[in-house]
Amino acid sequence: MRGIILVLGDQLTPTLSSLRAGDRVCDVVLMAEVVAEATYVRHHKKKIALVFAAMRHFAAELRVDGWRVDYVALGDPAKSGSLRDEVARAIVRHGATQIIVTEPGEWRLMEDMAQWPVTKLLPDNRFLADRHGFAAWAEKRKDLRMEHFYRLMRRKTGLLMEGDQPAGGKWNFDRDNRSPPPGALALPEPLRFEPDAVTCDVLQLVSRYFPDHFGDLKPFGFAVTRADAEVAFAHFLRHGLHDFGHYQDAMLSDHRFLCHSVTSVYLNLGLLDPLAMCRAVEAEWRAGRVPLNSAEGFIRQIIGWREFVRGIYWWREASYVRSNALNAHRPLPDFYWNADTTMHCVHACVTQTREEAYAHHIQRLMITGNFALLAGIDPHVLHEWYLAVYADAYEWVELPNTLGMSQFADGGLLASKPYAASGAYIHRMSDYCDSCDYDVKAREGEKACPFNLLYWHFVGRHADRLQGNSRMARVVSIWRGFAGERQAQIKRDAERFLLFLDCAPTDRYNG
Ligand code: FAD
Ligand code: DLZ
Ligand code: SF4
Repeated sequence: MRGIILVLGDQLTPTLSSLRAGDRVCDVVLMAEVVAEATYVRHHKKKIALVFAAMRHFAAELRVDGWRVDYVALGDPAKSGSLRDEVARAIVRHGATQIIVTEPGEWRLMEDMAQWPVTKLLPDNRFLADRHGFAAWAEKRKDLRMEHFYRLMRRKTGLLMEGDQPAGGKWNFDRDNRSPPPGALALPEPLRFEPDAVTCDVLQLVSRYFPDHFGDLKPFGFAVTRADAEVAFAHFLRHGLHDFGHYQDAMLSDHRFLCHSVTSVYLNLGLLDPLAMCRAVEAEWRAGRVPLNSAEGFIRQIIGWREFVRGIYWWREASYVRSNALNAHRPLPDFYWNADTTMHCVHACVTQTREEAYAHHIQRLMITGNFALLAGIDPHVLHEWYLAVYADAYEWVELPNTLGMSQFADGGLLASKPYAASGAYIHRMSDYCDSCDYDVKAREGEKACPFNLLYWHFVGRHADRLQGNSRMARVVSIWRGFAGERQAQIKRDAERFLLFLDCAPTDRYNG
C-alpha cells in the first residue's frame, strides 16, 4: 500500500509523527507551496519567504535521509493552488491509497482535511501537552489560570524542580521581570543569516508573486534550516538569556529585540524543539551562568504560555474566533498598515513590524494590542492583522493571544484582566514618549496622549462588566468616584478622538 505523507510548511521536524508512522520504502513525502496558504490572510512577504525557504531546505534534508520527496514549487506550471488539490493530484500521480498527515495548527485546515479522502490524522507530537488531555483538565476547572497549568508542566517535565519543590522556593519570578529599559547596558542583536542560493530563489519568487503584500522582503536574515536555528538559539543562550528576565517588558526605539530570543519563528516552524530549548536554559542556570529569574521566565513562556494558549485554542473549537465579549466594532485604522501616526509608540512598532515581521511580546500586547482594546477595534479584524504581519503567526498561537490575552474578547477565559493601560505604563517601560508629539503627562487638551484619553473612556464604558473582576474593581471605583463633569469631559475628549479616527486615514488629531 502506497501512502502519501503530507508535510505542511510549519511541520519541518524530522521526528514528526507522520514521518515516524511512514515508511521510506513505500511512502512518498508530499510538500507543496500553494497560493491559498499564502493568501488566506495576506501574509507578510518575509513570512512567506521564511516558510518556503525553510520548506525547500527541509525537503533536501529529507532526501538525504532516504525519503522520496515530491515537492511542488510555486513556480511549477502544473500547480493547483491549494493543499486539497495538490493532495488530489498527488494521489493520482503516485497511485496512493492513503494520506498520512500530522494534525495542522489551524481549525480551518483541520475542517478541510475532514473532507479529504482516506486521510489519517496523527496527533502533533511536538508539544508537551496533548490537546485532548488539556481539554479534559480545563473542563474540570472553575477558572482557567496559566499558573496552575504551568505548575503541572513543571512537575511533568521536572524542569527547575528540586524534588517536588520549585527551584529557588518560588514557581514564578515575574515580579523580578519588570525592569524599565536599560540605560547604558550593551544589548545583544539576534544573529542574521546570509541567504544562500535556495533562499535567494525564494526571495525572487515572493517578490514576483506577492508584490502587494505588507512588509519589506529584504534584508532577509532569518535562519531557514534546523542547524542555523540552533546556532541562533545558542547565540541567545550566550548573549541574551542572562538579562532576558529583567528586561522582558521593556521597549526601546533603537533596540528592537532587547534580550528576547527571536525563536518563536523557528519553534513554530518545527526547526527547534521546545523541551530541548528549556533543558538548555536550565543547564545555563545550573552552571551559574544566568540568574534564576531569567531561566524561569523563559521556561514559563515555552512550557507555560505557549502550551496553554494552544490548549485553549483547540479546546474552545472553531467558534472561538467569533468571540467579541466587549462588543467592539471599530475598523482597523490605516496606520496599522502604513505606520502613519503621530503616536510615536505605535509608529515605532508598526514600522518595526513592517521591516522585521517581528515585534516582541510587550510591543504586541501593550502598544498595538492596548491601543486596539482602548479604541474598541473589532477583534476579528485585529486577529487577521496579527496573523498576517508576524513571521511566527499561526492561528493556534496567535488567536488566543489576540482575542483572549490582548482584547479580552473571550470575556476573561484566558486572561484574568484586560491588558488596558494609559500612557504612564508606556512611559515607564519605554523611551517612546521622549520622541512623541503628544504629552504623556497630559490628560486633556490638544497634546494629551491618546492612551490617556482612551483609558478612562474604556474603563467607563465597561464599568458594569469590569466591576466584578477583582483585579479591575479598584480602577472601576476610581472611575465611579470622578465627579460627573470630569466623566463627561473624559467622554467628550475620547469621543472626539475616536470620531477623528473613524473619519481620517491617520490619527493626525488637532484637538
Ligand atoms: P521571547 O520573549 O524570547 O520568548 C520565548 C518564547 O516563548 C517565544 O519564542 C515563544 O515561543 C514563547 N512565548 C512567549 N510568550 C508567549 C505567548 N504569550 N504565547 C505563546 N508563546 C509565547 N507568539 C507566537 O509564537 N505567534 C503569534 O502569532 C503570536 N501572536 C501574538 C499576538 C499578540 C496580540 C500577543 C500579545 C502575543 C503574541 N504572541 C505570539 C506571543 C509573543 O508575543 C511571541 O511569542 C513572542 O513575542 C515571540 O518573540 P520571541 O521569540 O523573541 O519571544
Ligand atoms: C504559512 C504557510 C504558507 C505561507 N505557505 C504554505 C504552503 O505553501 N504550504 C504549506 O504546506 N504550508 C504553508 N504555510 C503553513 C500553513 O499555513 C500551516 O501549516 C497552517 O496554517 C497550519 O498551521
Ligand atoms: Fe505613545 Fe502617548 Fe507616549 Fe506618545 S505620549 S509615545 S502616544 S504613550
